[in-house]
Amino acid sequence: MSTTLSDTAPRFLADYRPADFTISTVNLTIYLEDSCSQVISELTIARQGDSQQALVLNGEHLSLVSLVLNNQALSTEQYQLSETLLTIPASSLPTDKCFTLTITTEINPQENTALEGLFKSGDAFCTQCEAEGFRRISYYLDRPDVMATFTTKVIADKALYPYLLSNGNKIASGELANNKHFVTWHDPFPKPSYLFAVVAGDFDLLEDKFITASGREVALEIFVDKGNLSKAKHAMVSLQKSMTWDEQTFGLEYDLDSYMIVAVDFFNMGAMENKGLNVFNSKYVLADSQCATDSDYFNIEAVIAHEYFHNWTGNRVTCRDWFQLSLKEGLTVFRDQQFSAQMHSSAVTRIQNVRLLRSQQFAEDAGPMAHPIRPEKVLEMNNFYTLTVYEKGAEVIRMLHTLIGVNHFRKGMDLYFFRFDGMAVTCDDFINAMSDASGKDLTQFKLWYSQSGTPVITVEEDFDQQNNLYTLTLLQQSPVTHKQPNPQALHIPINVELISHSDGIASQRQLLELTQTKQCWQFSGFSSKPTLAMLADFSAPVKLVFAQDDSALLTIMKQADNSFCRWDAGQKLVMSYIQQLTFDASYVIPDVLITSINDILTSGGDRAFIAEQLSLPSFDEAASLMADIDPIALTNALNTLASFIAQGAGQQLLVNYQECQQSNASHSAAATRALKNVCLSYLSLLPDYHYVVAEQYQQATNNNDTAQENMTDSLAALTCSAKNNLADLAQQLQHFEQKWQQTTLVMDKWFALNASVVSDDIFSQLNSLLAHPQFSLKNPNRARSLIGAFAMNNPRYFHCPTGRGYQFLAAQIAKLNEINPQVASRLITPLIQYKRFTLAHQQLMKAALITLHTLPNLSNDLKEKLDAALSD
Ligand code: B3K
Ligand code: ZN
Repeated sequence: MSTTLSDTAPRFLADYRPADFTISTVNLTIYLEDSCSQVISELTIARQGDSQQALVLNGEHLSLVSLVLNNQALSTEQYQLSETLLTIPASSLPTDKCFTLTITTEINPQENTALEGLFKSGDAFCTQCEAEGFRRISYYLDRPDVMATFTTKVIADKALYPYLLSNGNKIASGELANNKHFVTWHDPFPKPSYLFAVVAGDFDLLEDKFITASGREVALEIFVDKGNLSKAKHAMVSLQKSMTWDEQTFGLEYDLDSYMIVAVDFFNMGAMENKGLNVFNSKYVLADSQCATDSDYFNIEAVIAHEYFHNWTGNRVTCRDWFQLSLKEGLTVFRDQQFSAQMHSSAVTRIQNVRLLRSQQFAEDAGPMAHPIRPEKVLEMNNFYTLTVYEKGAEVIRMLHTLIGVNHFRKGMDLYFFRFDGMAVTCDDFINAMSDASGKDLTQFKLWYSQSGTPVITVEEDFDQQNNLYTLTLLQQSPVTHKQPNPQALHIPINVELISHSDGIASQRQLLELTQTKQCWQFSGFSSKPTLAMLADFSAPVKLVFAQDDSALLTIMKQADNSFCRWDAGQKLVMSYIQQLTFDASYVIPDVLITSINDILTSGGDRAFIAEQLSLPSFDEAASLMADIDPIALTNALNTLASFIAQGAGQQLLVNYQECQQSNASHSAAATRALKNVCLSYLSLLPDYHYVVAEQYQQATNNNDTAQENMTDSLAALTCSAKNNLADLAQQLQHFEQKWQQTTLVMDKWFALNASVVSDDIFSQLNSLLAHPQFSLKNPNRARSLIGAFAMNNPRYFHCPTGRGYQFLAAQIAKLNEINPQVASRLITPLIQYKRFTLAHQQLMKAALITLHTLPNLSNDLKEKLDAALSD
């Protein structure tokens, strides 16, 4: 199926203007059939002002059956159809301000492999409308500032589709001829079309309830594939926790009588916040300890919370246009991060947010698709559901929270909902509410919405021993690019801690507001030069240029109050060794590293935090802080460093491993597993301890007592075997496959493991995996688990000097271009960031991109990225 559309052009934020027509009610009747579903849409339309414009509706991949205007059928001469638009000229429209239009269309859900609009996921029907999928269901003013109340009648075979779901409240249901039945839903909240949803299928249903703070009862319903009921409990508890948290933190209650979540296997992303009827990738719903890891549990809770929080930040107040996407996404990610931090260790949660930002978002912001959190030019909107809009967007909200404080932030949220409930608004509207509620001038702060790139902050220190005066100078520079030739100074909150070295003199903490290109602060009261710990809790999404020697970093690691700073100093220490090793493989790593690792291992305290302190930066985290990277030298450097630690601290690592293995009820089980498995990853580098990996695999996967089996431990052992290509690997992978062949989500893990094996044989393995009976490019999770995992988790072979890794990825993207352009476009990310590597790698990557650029039927999704990459 081709999704290429000839008459599309980029859209610009600057061109926004309100619609000439509004739609107040939508009455839909949907007859669900696999290859030909019929949609009848009755719209109540009102002309705005005295506009004499044509009515132009969006529509793609639709077959128009009829158009009826105020009960009068329109003839084909009275309207025009293109591949993307239905135009009814002013001359065909009634002169009255209001009129009704009834549109009948037919669609083919079964052939919809792009998974936008109405499609089949296994045996179920479901929809995905954000951003612009509703136009694949019917002709419509498919833009978020057109808000209507929807009534939806769904009709389908009763035996095959006992559940017929849509947004809002069920208002009617009944039997029909030919074994069909219907259910009618009415959603009282006006909403944009992107929040519309329909689901039909035969599911198991987990039911519970929630009593809101004001005493209303809400029915909670989670629909899962038959046989998976017991795996939905964690999702249900997560939903209840989220509902409580939003009431307690922001005074926000749920507003409908029921909240439904449906888990499906075929889904382009994580989940979707359709009003009252969330559709979720089953990966973010289903869990039990035998088949889900601790991070799966964490992510399920976070995604459930995220979608639930959208009910206010996204649904009740939505975006005026798609350029404002961060209005709902940045804010909602911030809210889910705060929630997770409260449910778990706040330090570890913050570290994980920062790891994601540094490893992926920094690279995006330095690459050809760099854009401000509020983009200004878009060809394919699906390309802008990015780490920048989401994660950097959340950092921007966090900075605001830091600058105005928690109480003013809450007041600002209250004011935002007071002003804009039920409306479609802009990022400026949000910032203005925050400014009005706090009295803080946020004019300069708004530049974060229009500038791209990660700002670099250079730190200079001076200590005047005579006057005991410490001077800190900060310089800021945002990247200069052809799209952004003259970046301005941003308003940046910098949380610092000055660690005192003199007895009796306290360390000092302060929030500095950097607003100029260069700014100085003076601190008195120290009798010797203090050690500066920058960016407590990572108070701003910036890179630092700050030459701190090992002894300063070791001081921060031990003495900083802020746990993020303690962790970050450790990362900086190892990062300096990684950089040295990448340039010179014979670099001798200082022994002080081993002392420090042993100190961490014997420090006691939160095991999840210790696990983070012991984890080296990933390939991507390291790469995002370097330039002109030789990827093979970088993977070698990471291995050398890990082996050095394993050899130097092996004994203590084994002690900690065994301590964790024996478990200790005073620590959380997940934290204990995290620490144990970091220790295992080092031990697996030493042949003497390979048996430990084998034993752990056996115990966690092949235990007589299945209650003792645990996916976190099983996968950790397998990952060690795969990364080091251990002797037991083949047999373990075979056993794992056999055991889990019926469990889709675990088979995704199996494919990902296979793609991460560090072995010269990998390319023939990849080809066998593509031919595996359970592999299909039509299932996005499966495609990502093989192709995405190879490109992201196997840098040694992805970047192999022959270019085979790049060619493999490009060949799969070419196939996906025809099947599912959104998935293709996500997977191309590592290739378009070619500029950060050495010339030889750049050329090979660029060659792969050029091949893709010549594809017939190139989708807009890929075209936009390839154009940007090849003209960079
Ligand atoms: N709002 C959706 C994402 C839609 C992506 C469309 N390509 C999920 C979320 O952010 O909550
Ligand atoms: Zn979201």
